[in-house]
Amino acid sequence: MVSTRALGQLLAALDAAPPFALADVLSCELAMAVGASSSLVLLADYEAQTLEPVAGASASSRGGSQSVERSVAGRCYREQSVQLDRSGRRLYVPITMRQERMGVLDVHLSDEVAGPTREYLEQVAAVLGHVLNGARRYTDHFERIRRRRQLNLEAEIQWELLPVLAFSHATFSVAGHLEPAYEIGGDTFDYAIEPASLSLGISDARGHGLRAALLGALATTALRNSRRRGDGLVEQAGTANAALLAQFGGEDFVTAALLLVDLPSGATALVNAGHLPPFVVRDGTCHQVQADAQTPLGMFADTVYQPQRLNLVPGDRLVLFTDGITESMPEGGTTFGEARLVDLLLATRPIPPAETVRLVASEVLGHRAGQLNDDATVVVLDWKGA
Ligand SMILES: [Mn+2]
Repeated sequence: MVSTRALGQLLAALDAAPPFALADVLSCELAMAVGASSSLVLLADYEAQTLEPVAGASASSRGGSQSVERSVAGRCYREQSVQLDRSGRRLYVPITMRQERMGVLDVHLSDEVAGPTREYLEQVAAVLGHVLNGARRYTDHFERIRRRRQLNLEAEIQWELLPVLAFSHATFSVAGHLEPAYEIGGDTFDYAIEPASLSLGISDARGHGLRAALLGALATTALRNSRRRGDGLVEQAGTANAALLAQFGGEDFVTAALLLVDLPSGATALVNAGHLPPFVVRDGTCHQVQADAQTPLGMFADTVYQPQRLNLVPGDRLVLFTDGITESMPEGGTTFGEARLVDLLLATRPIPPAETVRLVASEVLGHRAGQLNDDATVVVLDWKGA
């Protein structure tokens, strides 16, 4: 029996379960609701390269980690579409909170999948996305499962600072990706949505290691603190500049591109504190925004940041990135470079932001044979318009 009542019961059961029992509770509920013989929750790892199983106490050892590139579950994750295997009895459903791709629900049914069952399982996956996201605040359980290896301290700091990695709204869709996911230290991005505006920023702290991660953390937190006070973009940059200068004495700095998009009109203000200007993909072309770079955050007390204007038109894709993308270089080789990035951005234009940022990061990693010499971050904003 499939009904909204069953979904309400599921939510209540998941809500009451300790995190460690979530997989078992889900299996029981799905057995009762749709006659599932077994079910498995798979969570994307930090690099979004594999899907890692959430083991239940009673779960069999069926299935281990699955490749995002080369498995049916991975295809479900990449394409964000329900996949059915040849038997017609095994279903893979994306677990996604709004646009943030968290993993895949893998369900075995005793009968061939019928329409209402499929719809119900899609609703279950939507509920699971919110439950798992909420769980981040009270347990390490699911974060541990997502780690194929240890995060270093710098990466722990950076990941704690990040917003949800992808978000979609009537007027825009945004997603970001950081590499090397397990050792990132210094790069970050942030965004926040208000009724009439979207704040979006990317930053790159000078240097590497813990000092860079602390610089990045202070910059991001100072920007947020100012933004949450209701300050505009220029004041936010000024606040972060002052906070960094007070703590690091001007010896180290953070480059940042900070944007404020007016949601009704697409009119955008950009403060460019020594960062690489974004690219805009428009009508089959890709060009870099002409934005004068001011001094990075944290260098001089008397810097007054000036906003520059840029206009987004519906259909535009805005791409923010750090120099770790374009300057990534294998030993004895050439840099990834802007030309290659432009080609890649044109080729991936039809692909949604969350998958595009993963593909760009994969290409850069591939170019560097898996070993980055600097953090590499990319953020994609699709502007749909009011
Ligand atoms: Mn860098």
